[in-house]
Amino acid sequence: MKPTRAVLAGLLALTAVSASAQLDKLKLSETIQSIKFAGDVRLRNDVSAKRGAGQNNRGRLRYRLRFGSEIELPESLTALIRLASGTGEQVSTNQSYDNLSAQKALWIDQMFLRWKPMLHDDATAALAAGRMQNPLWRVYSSDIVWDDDFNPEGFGESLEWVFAGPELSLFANGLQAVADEDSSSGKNQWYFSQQLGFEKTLPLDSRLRLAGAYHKWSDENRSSFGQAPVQDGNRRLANGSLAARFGVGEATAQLSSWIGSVPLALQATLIRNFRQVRNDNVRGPVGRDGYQAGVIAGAAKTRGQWEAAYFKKYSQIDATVADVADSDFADGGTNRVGHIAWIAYAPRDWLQLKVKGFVTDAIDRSFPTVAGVTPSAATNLDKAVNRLQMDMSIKF
Ligand SMILES: [Ca+2]
Ligand SMILES: [Ca+2]
Ligand SMILES: [Ca+2]
Repeated sequence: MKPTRAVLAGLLALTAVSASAQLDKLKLSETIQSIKFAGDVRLRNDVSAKRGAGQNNRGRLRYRLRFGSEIELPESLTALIRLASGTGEQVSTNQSYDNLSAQKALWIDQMFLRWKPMLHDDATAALAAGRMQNPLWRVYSSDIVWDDDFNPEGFGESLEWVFAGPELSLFANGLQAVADEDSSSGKNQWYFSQQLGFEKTLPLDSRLRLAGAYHKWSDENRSSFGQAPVQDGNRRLANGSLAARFGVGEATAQLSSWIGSVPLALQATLIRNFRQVRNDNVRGPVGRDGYQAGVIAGAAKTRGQWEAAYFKKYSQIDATVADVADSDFADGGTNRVGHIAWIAYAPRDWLQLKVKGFVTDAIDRSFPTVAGVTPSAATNLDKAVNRLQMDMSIKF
């Protein structure tokens, strides 16, 4: 062995010794029963082609980092903490390559406590409080109401009961969350969701899961939510608050089945804003309905697996609250119709490649100017937007 090699080997051995010594020294508080670290990174090329007055095409190279820990505490209590990249939006953790490599921020993406008491052998129940993972049952088509990145700040409850005999389970979820607090008002703005559903095992190894939900917003017309960004679609008052009222009924179903050895998921979500017409400030065309429906074939979750999907989406002006709906459908929000398709492949269990396209147009191209309602710049909807996203995602 050459002397330099011997020195290198010695150094490596020393490093290894010190690393294991460090691990020996790692002390966890006695309150921690177990701790799990997990995260994901995603590299994306995000290209938008826009037609319409004042609209520019856009190409963004972007990344997403999320890193978190699940800390198991005594008494069936867990603390869940996740930090993420982004620009502080409620609907995205994307960060564009930008500003000559100026340093980019980390945000509190999730911070909540979850209590999972043992109630019964056939039941699981969970209570959550904080800035939490959305407790409502959602599938891909649900992003017409809730962007997948949206983490409510409030209280969540979940209960699922399994009946082995009829191969049926019933579930219920609740959410009570603060939308905004302002020093100028003694009253916070809130939203409340209730969801009730079931899952039934069917012949041929198929399953049907179906749920109805109602999402009611409270004091939504009082002032803006202070949100960043304001997404396209809803009518707004001059003070930036929503013009319509919102009580959104939602029905979501997923039928999971097989074609040979290929898993197949048929999904549909229907929504109607039942309170849209009850605000006297708002006159003009009623735009309160929406749906998203489609199919996912395959599942790119483990090494060598493919998936392909197609969805049609239609969301009228005040069908739901635009600021929490999916941010990728055109520029996000409502008053939009279009097609969504993707293909994904997992070369490894922890690695996924995906190409996803959106072809969209505004539903109401002459966005209504209503007495007392001032359309903002964000409501210039005379535009078609097509978008292509190429992703490489790694989970660890
Ligand atoms: Ca999003
Ligand atoms: Ca505020
Ligand atoms: Ca407010």
